[in-house]
Amino acid sequence: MIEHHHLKEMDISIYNVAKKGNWCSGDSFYTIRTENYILCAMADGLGSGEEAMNAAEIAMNVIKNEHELDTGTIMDKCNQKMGGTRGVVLTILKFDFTSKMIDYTNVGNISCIFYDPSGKLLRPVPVRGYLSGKRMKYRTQRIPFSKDVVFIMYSDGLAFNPNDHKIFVRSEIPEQMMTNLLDNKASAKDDTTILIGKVN
Ligand SMILES: [Mn+2]
Repeated sequence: MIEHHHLKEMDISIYNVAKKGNWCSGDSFYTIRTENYILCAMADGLGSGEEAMNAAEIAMNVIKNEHELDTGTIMDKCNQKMGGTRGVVLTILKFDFTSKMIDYTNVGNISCIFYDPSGKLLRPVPVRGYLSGKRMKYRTQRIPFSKDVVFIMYSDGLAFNPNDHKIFVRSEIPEQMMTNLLDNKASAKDDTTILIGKVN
């Protein structure tokens, strides 16, 4: 499945496929735009299949209801719902239109890379572990953004290659970046979700 959102402040393309042979993906994502911000979140339920999907969907439902809160608090609320589930890794990005800052909060291996228009890349340092319902500390990194900043967020089903970086500097729109990225990838050995955004 692939979808494109053309929002006033940002263009976003999202790709999601299940691991080969599975009917459902254990990854889940959510994006929302309000007057003041855009929030993008991605979760990967531990393992694959239905139980992984359930855990990831529980996390996304929390975010649907609580996206106005700060990203650290949202992360904590997701964690509180993870008891009795497989658990998830989760990354939340919130682009605030007024402050021009991104709040990045993460636990586990959903990767995120930002490219500024000059081609300089920034990779926030992920926190190890996963949300299991056990008490955790969260760290939020604040990253400034401006027009033409590109970012990619992806689950571990994507084998990102250092040669792929150039796609995000050369291509014009996320739709095209996604096509270029998927062009030279083999079929997924794991659930794969990729979100590419570009600030307008
Ligand atoms: Mn995975």
